[in-house]
Amino acid sequence: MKNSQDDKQRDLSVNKSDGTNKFLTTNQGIKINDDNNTLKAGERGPSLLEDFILREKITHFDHERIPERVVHARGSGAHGFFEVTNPIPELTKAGFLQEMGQTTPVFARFSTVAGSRGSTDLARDVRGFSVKFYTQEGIYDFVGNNIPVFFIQDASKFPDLVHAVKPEPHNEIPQAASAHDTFWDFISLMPESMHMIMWVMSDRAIPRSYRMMEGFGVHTFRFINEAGDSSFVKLHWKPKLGTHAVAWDEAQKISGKNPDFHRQDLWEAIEMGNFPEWELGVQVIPNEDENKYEFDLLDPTKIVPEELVPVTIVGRMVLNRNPDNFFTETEQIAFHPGHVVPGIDFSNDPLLQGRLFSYTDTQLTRLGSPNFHEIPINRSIAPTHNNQRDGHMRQEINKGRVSYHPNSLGGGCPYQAQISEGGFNSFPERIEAHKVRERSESFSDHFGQAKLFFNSQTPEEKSHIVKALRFELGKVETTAIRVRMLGLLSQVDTELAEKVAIGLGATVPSKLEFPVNKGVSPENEGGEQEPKTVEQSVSSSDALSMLKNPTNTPTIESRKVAILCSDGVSEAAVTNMKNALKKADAKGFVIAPHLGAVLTDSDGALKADFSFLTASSVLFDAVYVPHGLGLSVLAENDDALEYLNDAYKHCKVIGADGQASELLSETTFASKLTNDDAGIIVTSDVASEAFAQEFIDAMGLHRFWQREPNLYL
Ligand code: HDE
Repeated sequence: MKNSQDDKQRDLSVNKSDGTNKFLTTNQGIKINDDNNTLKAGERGPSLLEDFILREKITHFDHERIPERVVHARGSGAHGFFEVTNPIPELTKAGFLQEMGQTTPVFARFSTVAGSRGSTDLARDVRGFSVKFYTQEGIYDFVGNNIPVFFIQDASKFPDLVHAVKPEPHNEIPQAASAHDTFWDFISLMPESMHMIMWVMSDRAIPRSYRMMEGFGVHTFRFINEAGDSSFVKLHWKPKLGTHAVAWDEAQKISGKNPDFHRQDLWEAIEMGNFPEWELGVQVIPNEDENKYEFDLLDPTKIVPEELVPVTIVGRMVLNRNPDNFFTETEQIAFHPGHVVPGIDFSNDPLLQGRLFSYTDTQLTRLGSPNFHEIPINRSIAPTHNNQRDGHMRQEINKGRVSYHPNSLGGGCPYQAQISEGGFNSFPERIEAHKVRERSESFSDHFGQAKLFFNSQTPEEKSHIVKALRFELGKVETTAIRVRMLGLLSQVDTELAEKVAIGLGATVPSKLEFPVNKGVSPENEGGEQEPKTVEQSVSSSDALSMLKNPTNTPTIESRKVAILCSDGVSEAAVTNMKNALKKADAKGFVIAPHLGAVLTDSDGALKADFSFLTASSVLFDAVYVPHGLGLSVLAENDDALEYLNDAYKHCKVIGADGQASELLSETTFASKLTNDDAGIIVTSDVASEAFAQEFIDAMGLHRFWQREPNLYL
């Protein structure tokens, strides 16, 4: 049974509607003659109740909104396919991973967690990373994040975590931000969150693009092969464009200039044929190695370092089609970590186990019915037959008198599948235990991997973490919460805590104060379990650093460059840069004092893509000042000057050629410039190919963070 990439599109086509060259009708199919006026008693009289056209239109409008997702409300998605590049039948019998080149249609959705549906894309937050695989054996959902660990170890704390991070309940402030008292109050009392806190205070939480972030399954799952043997697995998505971030000041400015920045980036990349791509990798831990490590595989606040278990690539995902309709596809899609196919199973991770309940339950409120699986985007392309019946908005018309099993009147149908016929079976793990409401002693290391993460960062990345913590805790009003956090940070790294403390004008406390979880070790039963720091067998891991990440290769594919222009600009210089960028699959945009035509030095005209006012430096990856840009433009136009000042502040590449190089003296950073400033590419030549190439090579390095004052040098 081979999937085709197009299977899901074929399936969706029966629900698609297009009004081109069609009459306007009511929902009952009655052709409408006047859609602009209500039926009235006289032209100036009251409207009539019998106006079914008005009533239907207004009623439908009144009920257009559905509840947003309780978390991950803000998101964007796209269609695509998954292709096997390295079949793994020895690990799993999952049908979609069996053959080289096999493809499966997918729909992926990326999201922030805390903000509501209309909030900014650039919030400091974890990003959701969900992929629905429409396989021949039914739906498989990967429902992960762009960070490989989580804040809490047990599902029972999730409502508390979310209540703490969401806007505060008395005044609904702040939107899409963790920088407030209730979040840090909770975190400061939850030492188990410290590893995750290191990640969300790092630049992972402000990605440059959805297309430039990794995805992680977070929990340990199980693969089961045809023979019934099981292995533990961790799943990873590695982006082809590398893992990149923006600067925090930039993120905040983007939030104002274009809160749809990530949504638009994903949409435009796909429209332009720059299809986002990720590789799917697995870390495989043999069943017998379950207890081999200093961390518990069931603890979702831990990673398995790639130095201990390497990631094996098994396939790739390409997103190549935007949805036709945001609501019916991106909004109505319903993911569930419990949607698995034969060959994939769960571990006993207590966070995962709680999720297995939540995701169907939440759809009952959000989508309004247990029939949400019938919504086209959620519909399996594998046939579904069972004895479930009725409920709101049921679409399927089940024939016959039998809706129970076992039956004889229906000939026993639909019948159960043998395992050999593809029937799902759970891994028959042997469990012999007391029923307890306890936390395993093996979950008590709360700082070991937080240290590992911090130690794996470059000095620039460490500096960003300090600044993020100074910002977040600086927004906290309650002094005791800030101090409690400094205490926890000192368990990760004393220098880190001290540097954050300077920003807060506070002192790191010598003693920790927080409630502790109950342990279950025999000597500890019912007693209290102290959070620990367990020495890690790996002390530093390049895969945890975005700057050292071994999978990042320099590319500027799909990156955007602002080309600052005014009348008299050198046409040769602009054309030279635009062509060079195009060759590298990137794009240059003409930004000018006004829209319309920009007159060039060779009596030609360039079309302005944006005015200085309608775009902004923070929306581009680099800024180029071509020969011929008038000095008066920068001197008289703060908006134009801001392109350069912000680009410098956000450590982006700045290029200037010919006379334009002199314009840099107008900027606020002029006094800091030296002759060999990395990322500042200047030449007296005009329209030089070598200059354009140097500019492109520098862009491939993404950012020049060394420009910032570094707290760790
Ligand atoms: Fe979720 N989560 N979650 N979560 N989650 C939801 O389901 C929940 C957790 C994740 O694009 C909700 O349909 C509980 C971890 C993503 O539609 C809800 C717990 C991870 C998405 C829910 C967790 C995730 C959700 C809200 C702790 C990373 C968006 C709407 C026990 C591995 C999916 C919905 C999309 C969405 C519950 C923890 C990822 C309420 C109870 C850990 C990517 O069911």
